[in-house]
Amino acid sequence: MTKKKKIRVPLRKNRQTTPRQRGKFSQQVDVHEHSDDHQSRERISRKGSITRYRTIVSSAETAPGQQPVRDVDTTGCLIGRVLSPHGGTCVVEAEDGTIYQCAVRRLLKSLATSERGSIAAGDRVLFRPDGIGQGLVERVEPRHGVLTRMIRRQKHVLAANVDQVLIVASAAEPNLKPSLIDRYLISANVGDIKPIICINKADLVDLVELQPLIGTYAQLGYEIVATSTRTGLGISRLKHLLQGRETALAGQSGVGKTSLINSFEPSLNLKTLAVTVETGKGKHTTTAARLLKLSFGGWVVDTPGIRQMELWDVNPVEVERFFLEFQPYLKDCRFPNCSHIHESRCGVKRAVVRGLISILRYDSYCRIRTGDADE
Ligand SMILES: Nc1nc2c(ncn2[C@@H]2O[C@H](COP(=O)(O)OP(=O)(O)OP(=O)(O)O)[C@@H](O)[C@H]2O)c(=O)[nH]1
Ligand SMILES: [Mg+2]
Ligand SMILES: [Zn+2]
Repeated sequence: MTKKKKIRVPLRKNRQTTPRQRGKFSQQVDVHEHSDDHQSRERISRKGSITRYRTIVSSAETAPGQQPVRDVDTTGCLIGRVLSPHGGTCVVEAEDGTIYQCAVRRLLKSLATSERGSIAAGDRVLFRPDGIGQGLVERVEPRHGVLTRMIRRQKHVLAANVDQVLIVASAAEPNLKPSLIDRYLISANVGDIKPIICINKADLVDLVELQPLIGTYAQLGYEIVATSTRTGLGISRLKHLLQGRETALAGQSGVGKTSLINSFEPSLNLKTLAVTVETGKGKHTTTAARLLKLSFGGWVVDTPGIRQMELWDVNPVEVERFFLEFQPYLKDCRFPNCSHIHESRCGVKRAVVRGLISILRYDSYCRIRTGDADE
């Protein structure tokens, strides 16, 4: 017998904003995603927005931070994997490979800590088929390996149940931003996912230029690979790293995430677009996260590119903890609360001067610590 527990969950009103408010909101968005996005940007627990509660039965003790698992009658239900969530619905692949267009129980949305997080690409769900090719998601199974990001102070789950994240940057167009790589490394660390770094568009620069950066990360023990979807450089190594794994691809718009997937899975023929010539910025071509099966084994989640990366769950004073190479020198700082930025007699800064810590990483640290945006 599994342990059962009654939980009270708030049910939200169907509509929290007026169309007018939503229109206003959509003008401020900095990340282009599908059209329900501006709605979901709204705060979840706005005062007065909760109208009633409902008691649900959870099948087991719920781990802190996890959403409770509903105890549902599983008769007639199927197990499936969410390929792409879209607003209140999602495309689910059942274990036998059949595709279902599923609605999601409103109760599940209420259960989630954020509306955005109610269903994500990669989620394992229990759903009830009702009609040909259609169904209703009854339950979302507990997640492991979650890739999240913050948009306007709201946490979005981009991919669930992944083993690793491929952090994609480009050597040029858009310009290489090491601090963005470091922000992703921190979020992979927080989300307990193995990071792999990919520097794409290597054809646009002299490989020698990339060596210091590649060397820095390799020395820190990270897997890093230079690729080009134009020349094929690094693609077979990348394929090998992804084979049999579940990997979310993350990175700025225009770095070539979708192109990389196309390069080892041409049959998918996913849409890509050239970056804007004047700015070198991507056009936000991929608009929603999508779970895709690889013919050589494994899964990938293609995600929409971001313009800015905010960190969450990380206090500025904690940032140093994620820079492993700083650790031996912290004891040499004069002040115990040294920020390693403006203080004198700082062990970290001394190590940078002596070439024991890479200037590239130190610069990244300063940007992240001071909250500098990486536009
Ligand atoms: N020179 C060069 N261009 C590339 C390479 N890989 C991709 N591109 C180009 O970069 C542009 C953007 O590629 P996408 O694959 O759409 O980029 P993305 O990261 O998926 O962008 P979003 O979906 O907007 O997040 C396209 O014009 C690609 O042809 C590469 O290795 N070298
Ligand atoms: Mg894309
Ligand atoms: Zn210091």
